[in-house]
Amino acid sequence: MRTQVAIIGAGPAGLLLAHLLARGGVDAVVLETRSQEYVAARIRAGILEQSSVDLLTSAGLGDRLRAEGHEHRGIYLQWPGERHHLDFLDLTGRTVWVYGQTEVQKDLVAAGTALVHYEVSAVSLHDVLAERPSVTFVDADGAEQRLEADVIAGCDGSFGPSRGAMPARTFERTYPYSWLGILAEVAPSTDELIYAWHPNGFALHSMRSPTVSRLYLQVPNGTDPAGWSDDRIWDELATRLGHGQDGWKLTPGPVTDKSVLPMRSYVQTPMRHGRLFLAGDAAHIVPPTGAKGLNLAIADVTLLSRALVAWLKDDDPALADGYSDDALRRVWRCTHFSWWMTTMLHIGADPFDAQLQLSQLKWVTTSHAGAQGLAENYAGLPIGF
Ligand code: RFL
Ligand code: PHB
Repeated sequence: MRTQVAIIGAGPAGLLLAHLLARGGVDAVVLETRSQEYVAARIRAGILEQSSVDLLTSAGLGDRLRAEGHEHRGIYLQWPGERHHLDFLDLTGRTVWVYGQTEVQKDLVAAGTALVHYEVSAVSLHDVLAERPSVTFVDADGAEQRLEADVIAGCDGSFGPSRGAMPARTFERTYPYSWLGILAEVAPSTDELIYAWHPNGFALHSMRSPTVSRLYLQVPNGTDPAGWSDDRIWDELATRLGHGQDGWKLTPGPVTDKSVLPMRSYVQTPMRHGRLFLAGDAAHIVPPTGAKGLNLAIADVTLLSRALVAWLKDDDPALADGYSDDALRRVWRCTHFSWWMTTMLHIGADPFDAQLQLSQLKWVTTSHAGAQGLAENYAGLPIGF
């Protein structure tokens, strides 16, 4: 088999890259170890920043997003006794949208622009420094295949083989806590997301639709979700989110999904080695507190698709040569923002830290400069920043 761009991984990075390349007149083939149904059902991110919405819209993927997604002006930040609204639209002229990663994934599949081989195995990269790199794999019928390409795009997440094919430097941070996340069949108890600091630990009230809520609790690393009954989760969420505070109520409902998510960060640099380019979680992971993971993947492949179209169609390698530096500028900005939100809101062992966090929260919610800094990062800088 031969194509121009061999894409490894059919998550949002891989499928969106294939879609953008097809629109630019460049052929791609996507290889994915999982089934289409499995990839479509994974519950992950839920917030799209303004530039992601604009990009998806300009790529012809915005119709359902704009009809069924929900635009939010901002978020609430709170600690016991106080809740403050940060209005991103007033502060920056930009907004965010609630639209699940599952929905973005469905829209990409429905667009039908990507040629995807699902349920492949033994994916291996070859000759990434040569003119003609290739990927070998075993297809869903058990046949050994070789896919030759001009370029390989590693969009295979943090556990895929692409990272290992790069002699890159990795910067890492593991956080000493995890999130217990639930999906619940109940109308959200809030109009916009609530990020709550509490002595028991951080809590987040998010949502997917007018009838589906998504909520998180900070828990110790190694927590077994089986140790958390639905009642215990709702009780703890009520405490941390301030049920009863100024008449606000948290309405519990049936829990349809429960999982524990470790919090870590890494950045692999550079994001290019010869004819191998990394994008999305294959190159970087951020803790979810800043809602950046999916948005960074979208920003990466926007830059990468432009670079590959210019190189492979118009024979201009300048954008491809600049890709790693261009992408990493935003990656480090989002890595810092995610670290900052995480360390401001999660409870650690040191009471001194807790006082610093409260001071920081008071500053961010009362100073225009503080609020604007958070808003600018959360609502997202323009792609290419
Ligand atoms: P993905 O979505 O992980 O897709 C990578 C794809 O590569 C496939 N793959 C392979 N394919 C071929 N050959 C191989 N050898 C392969 N190995 C792996 C995988 O099956 C998969 O389909 O990465 P991508 O496209 O870069 O997209 C990034 C986003 O998915 C990610 O940043 C966010 O979802 C992060 N994230 C969350 N972000 C939030 O803002 N809020 C959340 O609540 C949230 N929850 C999450 C998350 C990430 C998670 N992961 C990656 C562990 C929950 C989880 C569990
Ligand atoms: C989510 O809805 O899953 C979500 C929202 C905001 C975050 C993290 C996760 O910061």
